Amino acid sequence: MRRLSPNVSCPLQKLRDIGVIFWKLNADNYEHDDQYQTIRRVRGYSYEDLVDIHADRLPGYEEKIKSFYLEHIHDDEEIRFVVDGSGYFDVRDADDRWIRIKCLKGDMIVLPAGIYHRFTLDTKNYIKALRLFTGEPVWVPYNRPECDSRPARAEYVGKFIAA
Ligand code: KMT
Ligand code: NI
Repeated sequence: MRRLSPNVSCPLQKLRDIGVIFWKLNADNYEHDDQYQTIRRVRGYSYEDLVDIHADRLPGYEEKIKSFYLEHIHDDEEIRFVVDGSGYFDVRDADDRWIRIKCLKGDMIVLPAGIYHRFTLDTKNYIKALRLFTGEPVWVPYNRPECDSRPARAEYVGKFIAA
């Protein structure tokens, strides 16, 4: 089920160029962490919940894991702050190649609306992450290639891919 991808080292600037934002934060006591609270405020993240992705605790674990790993987009940002465990976010670069981003405790990542991506656990098979959102959360994935007709995809391409 878990697959290996070429593990290419990627400069942070390359992620920035395709709209991915990344911070290293303190995951212990994050409720009282100034940096975390500032990011929430400045970026307008009003909603927050916690997902615990583990076979024994997440209802529908197998199905969810499978759908996370299908290449998809969202109409909104995907914002995750890892507070325990670890996993991989894969994003497509401007040449449609995968970039694999290992996320560990303390890593906070923002995937822009419309970016092709997928998620998988590593061999520890466990991650716990905060999910943030602006307003009422919508988690709908649109899989590739059907997602290509969505306005969010065109907007993303216009902003980050088309020169
Ligand atoms: C998603 O939408 O892909 C996820 O929630 C993945 C798990 S969060 C680390
Ligand atoms: Ni997603």
